[in-house]
Amino acid sequence: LCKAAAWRLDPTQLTQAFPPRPWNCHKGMFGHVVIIGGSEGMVGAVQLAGMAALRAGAGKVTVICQHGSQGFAPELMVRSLQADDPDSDTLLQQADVIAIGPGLGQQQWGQAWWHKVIELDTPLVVDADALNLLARNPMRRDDWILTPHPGEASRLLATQANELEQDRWDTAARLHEQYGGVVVLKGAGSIIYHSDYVAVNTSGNPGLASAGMGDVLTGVIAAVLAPLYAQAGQLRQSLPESTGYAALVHGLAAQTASQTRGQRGLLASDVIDCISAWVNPSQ
Ligand code: NPW
Ligand code: AMP
Ligand code: MG
Repeated sequence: LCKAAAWRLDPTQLTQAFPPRPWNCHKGMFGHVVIIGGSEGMVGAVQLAGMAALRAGAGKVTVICQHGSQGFAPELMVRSLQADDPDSDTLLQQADVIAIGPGLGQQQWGQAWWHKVIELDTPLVVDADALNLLARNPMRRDDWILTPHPGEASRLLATQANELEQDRWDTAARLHEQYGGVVVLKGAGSIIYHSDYVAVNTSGNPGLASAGMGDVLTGVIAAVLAPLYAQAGQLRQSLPESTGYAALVHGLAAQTASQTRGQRGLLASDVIDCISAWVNPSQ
């Protein structure tokens, strides 16, 4: 698939993607997202991803970080755990989707979690330092979403970022070819690439060029995918399609937030505050 066949994401598609919840629903139907990251000095990354997942409609969110559990929103379940802790297996078994990478670091703690989750058959959202670890030991998988920014893409393809930016379609295709799954090549005009679905997302604006915005996207993607896996057998949307809708929501939330805040100085937390409006389009 190529540029000519690309689907252009637009807000009118959200009504169908996010229908009203059934009146007798319960949180189990919307899935349990487990987010792994937040090593020393980067705990904010998983706080952002976790809050974004809740605002995007995840039924439950557990965050695994390296140290401490202070300062997190009360709605989040927070564990500071080593990958070889016996509790970690029980926890991971409860996950419908695992997101790994925001603030994970590339040291022993993060590496151990990475090696553990790639052994599971749970769908994965792979971001940030998990992408850097993947670049060090390449492998392929079909049921993962890879969300590189051009700097991470440059590590995954061992090519300079400015070269990769010359032809972003080709870059996304190469990433998919080499690593499998759904690729989200981030940046202005993110490309969502899979062998049978290619889309471009033009929502968002330069306000997104600040710390933590990608961590928010990871949380939104995981939350949008979670119900698909929590209700196995009732899949209404494919993995790449749902990923596209998540990217669309993320950009639209930034647009809403920047209407009051402006683009310069926009915070990832401001964007999180505007997510829920877009996952409830018919209200
Ligand atoms: P430059 O600067 O232009 O030369 P990194 P990160 C390049 C966590 N965070 N086009 C850029 O190149 C994350 O989750 C924690 C071209 C530079 O070389 C990660 O775990 C936060 N090049 C960790 O920090 C909030 C581009 O890539 C490199 C590019 C590191 O993630 C912040 C920078 O990327 C952060 O999210 C583009 N569009 N974009 C927290 N509050 O805890 C980037 N580059 O080295 O992968 O660093 O993205 O900050
Ligand atoms: P990260 O670099 O991982 O924090 O991710 C940044 C997020 O913000 C990604 O979703 C990008 O697509 C988005 N983003 C960054 N800069 C822009 C921009 N100039 N226009 C639109 N989206 C952007
Ligand atoms: Mg990032």
